[in-house]
Amino acid sequence: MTDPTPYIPPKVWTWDQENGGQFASINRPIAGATHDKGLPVGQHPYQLHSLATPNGVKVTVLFEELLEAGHDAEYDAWLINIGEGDQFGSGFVDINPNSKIPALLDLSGDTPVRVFESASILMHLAEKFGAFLPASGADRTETLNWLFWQMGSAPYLGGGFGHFYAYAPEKWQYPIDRFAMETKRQLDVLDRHLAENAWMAGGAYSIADMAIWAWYGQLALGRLYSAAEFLDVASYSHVLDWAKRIDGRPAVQRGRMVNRAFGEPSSQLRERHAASDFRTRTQDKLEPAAE
Ligand SMILES: N[C@@H](CCC(=O)N[C@@H](CS)C(=O)NCC(=O)O)C(=O)O
Repeated sequence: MTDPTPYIPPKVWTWDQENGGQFASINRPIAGATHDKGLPVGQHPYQLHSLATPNGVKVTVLFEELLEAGHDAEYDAWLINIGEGDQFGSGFVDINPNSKIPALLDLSGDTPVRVFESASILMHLAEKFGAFLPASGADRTETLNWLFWQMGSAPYLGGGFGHFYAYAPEKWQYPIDRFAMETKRQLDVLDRHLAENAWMAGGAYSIADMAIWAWYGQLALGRLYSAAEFLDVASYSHVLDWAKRIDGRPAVQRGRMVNRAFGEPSSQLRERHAASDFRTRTQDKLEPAAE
């Protein structure tokens, strides 16, 4: 169907602050901080500032997997509420000039190192601990192939399909068709690969699985955009089997809870500073429902 009032772009685009989309209040065409706000610093070498969106979950899953495997990867995870504009605070912009979660401050060496972009954080930690990324050779390259596939592909799923299917002020067929088609093509890429391989790369669970699972695994499990039926995710059976296998890992279950500020209160560990927080500091324990 054609839009009854077709949009004719003006000569020069201007910022319409009232465009009505779900994220209209936080999206802006200007980079940089909007307000002065330092970041808190905890006692561990790794300071993560994030939220449990798929991009955030990749990193908390890796931290929990490293701890589960016995590495000394203790971390403080602080909540960045992107709906309230925390990503535009001066302290956050200092560690990520792109104002997007996740961002990490690594205090484990002589000088603090800032790390932004989720794949950069995954690589940084995997290399530091020598885990979940082969050190060299063809398996390393294949792991990075799939890690960067995820980084290049997910904006079509999230910023494209998810935005127009779930968040735009109205449903428009053209963008939904375009991005549903691309998302299904991507699911088919994964399904064909996982029909022949247990894991994304190198015959072992890696940061490529973590990154892809956070988006496409959770999509297959029906957790993103209420779109499981619309995209017929059940038909990608190899993706679904792989997604369930990863979902069953204790570290993944913990990683999903960290910096989560939505959903069941018992699933929300808004800040994480110690392994015991999963037992004692979930939102149902901090704010028991009024009787
Ligand atoms: N390529 C970035 C994308 C990060 C990203 O898009 N983060 C979103 C949440 S999933 C965000 O912080 N959005 C806040 C905003 O756009 O203002 C990465 O992988 O780290």
